[in-house]
Amino acid sequence: MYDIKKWQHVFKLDPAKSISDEDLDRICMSDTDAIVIGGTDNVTEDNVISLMMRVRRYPLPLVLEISNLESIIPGFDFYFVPMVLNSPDVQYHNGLLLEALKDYGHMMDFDEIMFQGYIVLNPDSKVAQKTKAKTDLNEEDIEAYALMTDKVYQFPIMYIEYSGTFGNMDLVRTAKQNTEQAHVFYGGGIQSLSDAKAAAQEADTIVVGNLVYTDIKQALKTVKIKELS
Ligand code: 1GP
Repeated sequence: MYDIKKWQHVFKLDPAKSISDEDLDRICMSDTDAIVIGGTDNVTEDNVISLMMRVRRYPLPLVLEISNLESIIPGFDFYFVPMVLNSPDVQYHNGLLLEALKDYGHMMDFDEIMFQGYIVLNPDSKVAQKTKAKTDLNEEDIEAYALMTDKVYQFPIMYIEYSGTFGNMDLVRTAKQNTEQAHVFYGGGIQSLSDAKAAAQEADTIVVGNLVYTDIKQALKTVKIKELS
C-alpha cells in the first residue's frame, strides 16, 4: 500500500476542467508522488470516471477528494474526506458524511478513507464561499485547529487550503509545528518553482492545482522540489 507520509508533491486535477492527453501524460510521467482528483463545482460521476480511467493507465497513487455524494465511485487507492473545520455549516463537518455512511457505510474500506482537518483560508475561493468558512484566522486559531485535527479527532491529514492564492506561510509553519501524527498538506496559488519551494519548506506535501491548466511548463517545474530536499 502507498504511504502518504512519503509524498512531497501532488497534482490536483479538476474533473470539471479539460486537459489534453499530452498534458496529462506529462503530469503523470513527472516525478510527482500522486494524483488527486477533486474540485468544487460541476464534479459529476461521469467526469470523475472519465478522468480516473485516463489517469489509471499510469503507475501512480490515485486519490479522490470527495466533493459530493454523487461522484463517489470505486477504484481509487484513497478517498480523502475534507472536514472543513472552520466552516460554521455542520454539513461540511458531518452532514455529508452522515449521508455517505447511510448509503455506503456497509461497503466502505476504512483503510482507504482518510479524513482531513481542512482549513479554508482564501475568502475569495469557491470553496470558502460554498462552505461559508471563517477565513480571517490568526496563528492562535491555526494552532488550535492543528490540535483539533491531530489530537482531538486524530485525523491523518491537516490541509491548509488557499485555493487560488498563495497563502501565509507563517500559518502553514504553525500548522506543522503543532501536529505530531497528522501530515500537513498545503495547497493554493503555487505558480512557480520558487512558490513550490517556499511551501515545501513548511508543509509535508504541496498541492499544485490550477497551474496545470494555466501554465503546464511551470507546473511541471514545481516537481523539482523533490530533487532539492
Ligand atoms: C486546490 O489546494 C488546491 O484545492 C490547489 O490550489 O488550484 O490554487 O493550485 P490551486
